[in-house]
Amino acid sequence: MEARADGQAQPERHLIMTHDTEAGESIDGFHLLIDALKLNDIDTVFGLPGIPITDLTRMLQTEGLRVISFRHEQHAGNAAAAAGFLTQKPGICLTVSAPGFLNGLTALANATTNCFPMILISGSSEREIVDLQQGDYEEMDQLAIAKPLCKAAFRVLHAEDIGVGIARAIRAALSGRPGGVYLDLPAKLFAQTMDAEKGRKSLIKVVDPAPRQIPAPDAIQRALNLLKGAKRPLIVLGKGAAYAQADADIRAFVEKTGIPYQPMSMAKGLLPDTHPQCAAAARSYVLAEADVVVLIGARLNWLLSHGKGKTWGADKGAKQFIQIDIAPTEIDSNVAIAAPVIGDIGSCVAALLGGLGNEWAKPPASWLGAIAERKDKNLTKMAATLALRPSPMNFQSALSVIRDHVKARPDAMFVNEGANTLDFARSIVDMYEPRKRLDVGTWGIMGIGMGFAVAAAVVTGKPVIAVEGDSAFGFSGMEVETICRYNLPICIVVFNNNGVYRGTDKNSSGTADMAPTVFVKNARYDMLMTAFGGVGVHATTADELDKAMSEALASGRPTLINAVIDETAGTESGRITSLNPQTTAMKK
Ligand code: ADP
Ligand code: TZD
Repeated sequence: MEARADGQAQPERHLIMTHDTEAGESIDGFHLLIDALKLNDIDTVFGLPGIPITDLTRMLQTEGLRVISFRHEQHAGNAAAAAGFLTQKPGICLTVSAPGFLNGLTALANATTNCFPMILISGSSEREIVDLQQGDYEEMDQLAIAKPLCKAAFRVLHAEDIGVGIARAIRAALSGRPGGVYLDLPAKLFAQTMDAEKGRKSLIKVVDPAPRQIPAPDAIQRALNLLKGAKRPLIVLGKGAAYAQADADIRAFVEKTGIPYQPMSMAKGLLPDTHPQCAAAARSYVLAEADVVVLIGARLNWLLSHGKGKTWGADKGAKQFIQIDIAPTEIDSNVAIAAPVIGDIGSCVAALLGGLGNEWAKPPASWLGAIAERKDKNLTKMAATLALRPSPMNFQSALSVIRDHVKARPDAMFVNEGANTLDFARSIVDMYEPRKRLDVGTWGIMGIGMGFAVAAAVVTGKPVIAVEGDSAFGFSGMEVETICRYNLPICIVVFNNNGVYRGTDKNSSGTADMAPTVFVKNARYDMLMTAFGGVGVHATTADELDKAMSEALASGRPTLINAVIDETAGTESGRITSLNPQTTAMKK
């Protein structure tokens, strides 16, 4: 590394000089942008080329960054979001203007909703033409459109501001509650040149982009006092806790207090799901019965029934919450929070741990015993179901095979989307290590599958198992070409039950069309993979699925297993049927 005049480190490579003039060397916007990214340790960009960023993608590659080029921007954006979640560095997605930008926008909004740090960088048309609405190629006021859908949105008009633009985008994505940031770069910016030395000095290496936020001592004390008096305490771990990478302290806090915990979907594996204190197999019981609940990086949104109602035992007396979160405005968003603890999870959990002292009493044996009893009962019941080998396969029998493979390869990444496929996998497939599970998250969004799988493979270098409903897979299925092109060790298992939720709905109108939820019967998704040189397997039994997964995980070759599932097996909307207006109305 060479030193800069201001003492900051400079990237290894010298700035590319585009011109040698009498006044000295100059540098263009393309290279200022690349150098700004490199200076901030960004080594991978997910995107899709076209005007005005095709050259940028080439130059990024030439300059040593990894460019993962997708078939649709939404999946490049989802990859960037997943990379951000896994690494605590903002994932970068690069798109063309208007339509490319809009394709990336869903991923940006989803990242923001899920608190994943990412930066969507889109080329755009010239301001003069956009602002007068004169009809430029792919004209759109992208900045205005992006603003309400992300944490922050910036535009850079001058080459000398590229350093500031990148620095602001990184800070906005990572600091406080992480989220999505939009950076608008008009085409003209890339070709602008400036004096190379001035350009070099204009770049900023962001120092401490996600500053620790230390919780107030009285907030810690309030939380500990409340916890001390609890008779039936419960910890809920959310994906904020997984993101925070405070794994050792979280585990120590759970184990030292002896409090049972409930992992949210993407927090599974933070402690192994097989941990004796894991209460996942007694979820309904613990949510309803707990008297003090410690939320660590989990919001009381719909996924936790808003912290109220029957799920939370509203009929069983008062429940009190301790909530650890970096966002103060999250507190009281659904129900009163008795003890808010505001700060980053690492600092908050460390402070709580420090305050436990040596004589912390474990929860009453009656509470732990009651949970253990329910867990045993439910796990025994589940084991009996998983042992069955029906023909055709159902969700449980197929997932029992996948469960064993995940157990054998706890370091493998696991991606999951669908309705029944998601709900069953969440409860059947145990996770053993932190940040191994990526799924539909806060929105329950379909289409994250292949983008997340690509990011998981690229970022971690580990094998990836992607378990996909057939409808869910369809949203990003074309990215199997991307997976084959980069030869990624991804094993996709499509749960093919001939439709959305299931394949048996009938069109009652008398017309020839299929019902809206029904797909082509007996489709061969495996052939999509063979079309691009990957391995395709048609699996009709648990043994065939098992064999195909073993081979995929051993070889690391891109593989798609078309797992034939009983088309009558699924429930409409999986476990959230009650959110359908019709179903809800009928119940009333
Ligand atoms: P889940 O869906 O798993 O329940 P949510 O996405 O609802 O989790 O909640 C994650 C929460 O974690 C958000 O409220 C977010 O502000 C918080 N969060 C994310 N990162 C951190 C961090 N490093 N420190 C503290 N809170 C965090
Ligand atoms: N579009 C988007 C972007 N997200 C959604 N969540 C939906 C539509 C609605 N939806 C669900 O909530 S699950 C699902 C859809 C279309 C697919 C369920 O069918 P599947 O899974 O084949 O993927 P199962 O396992 O057969 O239920």
